[in-house]
Amino acid sequence: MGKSCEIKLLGAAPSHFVNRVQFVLNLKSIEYEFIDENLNCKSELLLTSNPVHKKVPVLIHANKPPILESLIIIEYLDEVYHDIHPILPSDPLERAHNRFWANYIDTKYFALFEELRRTPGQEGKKEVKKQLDEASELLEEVFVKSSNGKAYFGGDDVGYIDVVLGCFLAWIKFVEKLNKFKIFDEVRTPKLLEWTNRIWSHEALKDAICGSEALTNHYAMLQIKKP
Ligand SMILES: N[C@@H](CCC(=O)N[C@@H](CS)C(=O)NCC(=O)O)C(=O)O
Repeated sequence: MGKSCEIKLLGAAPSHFVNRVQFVLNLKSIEYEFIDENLNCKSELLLTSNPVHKKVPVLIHANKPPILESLIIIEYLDEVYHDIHPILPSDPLERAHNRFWANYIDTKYFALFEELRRTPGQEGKKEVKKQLDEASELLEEVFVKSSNGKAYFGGDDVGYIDVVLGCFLAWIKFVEKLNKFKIFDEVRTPKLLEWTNRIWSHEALKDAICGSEALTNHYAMLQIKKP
């Protein structure tokens, strides 16, 4: 991506929050410059752009004030580049539902993965896995309702919830391998399992997802920090 791009994205490849912005930029065919942050030694640009949370992603559009928080960034991109692959539905009620489930995924679903990571011992992890199964089954129901028999949460094409959950798939696969269990399977979440394969091979997601080696290193770093 050229240096003259009017969009700059401060990010870190293993972050699914960053990946969701990359996914939307790709869906909308927007060129951008990726500025790779070392989260152990944050740049002055990151610290001054996001002084409140000091986190990635940060989006800088045409040297205007930075835009922060992944969901806010993807909604901003959807508003500004609305004609190309809109990700939020036009109906206000459907938009509200999309936002509700994205919020559920961020605050409840991901939190269970964090709890799993922090919980020591197989017995403790088993308990968290039970809650994860229930939450995954709930998301299966959401998929069935939202997709209405079509390929994605967004219907015929990738929408807001597809982006939010889709970018977490690399982590889900990593967690499955690490713990030797399945999050999505044929019995509990058959539709989501099919969706997983579909979204995983989506062209716009390919370069927005990092490899397992980077995830392994990032996981090791998180385990040392254990925030
Ligand atoms: N709610 C934020 C979460 C962003 C976030 O947690 N970013 C992580 C990377 S995955 C980060 O920058 N961590 C650095 C730190 O915690 O110091 C969003 O949606 O953008």
